[in-house]
Amino acid sequence: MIKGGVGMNQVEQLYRWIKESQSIVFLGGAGVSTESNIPDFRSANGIFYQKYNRTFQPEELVSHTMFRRYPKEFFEFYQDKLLYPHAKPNATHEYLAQLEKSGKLSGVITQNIDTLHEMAGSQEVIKLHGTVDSNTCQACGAVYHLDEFLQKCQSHPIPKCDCGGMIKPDVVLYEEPLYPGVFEKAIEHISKADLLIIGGTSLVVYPAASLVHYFRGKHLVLINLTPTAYDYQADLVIAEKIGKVCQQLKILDEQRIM
Ligand code: CNA
Repeated sequence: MIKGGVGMNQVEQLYRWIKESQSIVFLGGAGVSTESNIPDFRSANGIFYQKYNRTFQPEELVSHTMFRRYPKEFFEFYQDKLLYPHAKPNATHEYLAQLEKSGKLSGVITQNIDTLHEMAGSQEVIKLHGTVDSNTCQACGAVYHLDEFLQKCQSHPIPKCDCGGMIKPDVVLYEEPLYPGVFEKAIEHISKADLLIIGGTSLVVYPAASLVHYFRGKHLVLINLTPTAYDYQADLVIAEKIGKVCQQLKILDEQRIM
């Protein structure tokens, strides 16, 4: 038993289930990256509650309609609030990458568009809402990586391809469907898992939140600072910062080795 940790009895319970499990899946959201200083949408200081623009609300600015009708405002918001090219992985990203390496975790399913899981070394990352790392010309299909996209943004407020077409980030905006096959892959992972850990997500965005219904395994664990509509289905709810929980799990691992 570690003294002074956050909710250690709960973390110890989770630790025991991790040790017993053969196929763990992690389903996460923006709360996984807040400890890397990327704001989420729905926390009190999240992007949706920040005063942004008198004409458009942040919710509207991440929609397909906005991208089509008001691209200048869309790209201004996107660059200002959704791109964090200097962010670094935190304890959660690192712990999950390690868990995959140890053979316990079959994959990370994320709603995040940042690339911090990949940067931490995770291999199987199912990105439900796409990635900021890739951007496609709507006219010719040319693909631009983030650094090239940022260069294009510097020369024009609406990034343009060499062919003159508009470049769209490969992220799923509100009103848009998910990329083909991604949801099916997530279901495949979750339906085979014996432990599902969900963290840092308000579970209000669909279809991502509906993935919970495909879990048939032994234990469902929710780690989120605020309550979610799925808390009642969970075997364990930990209302703590997920990075702190992962640090405690790492300490428990190290103590066991020594
Ligand atoms: P959300 O609706 O903003 O919910 C985040 C949840 O995480 C909230 O319930 C918070 O209480 C909780 N939370 C915040 N910090 C922590 C923490 N350190 N530990 C534990 N819990 C925490 O975000 P969702 O992911 O649920 O919503 C889906 C949207 C948000 C997706 O479409 C994402 O693309 C989008 N988003 C992504 C990023 C990113 O890529 N990092 C950033 C902001 C928004």
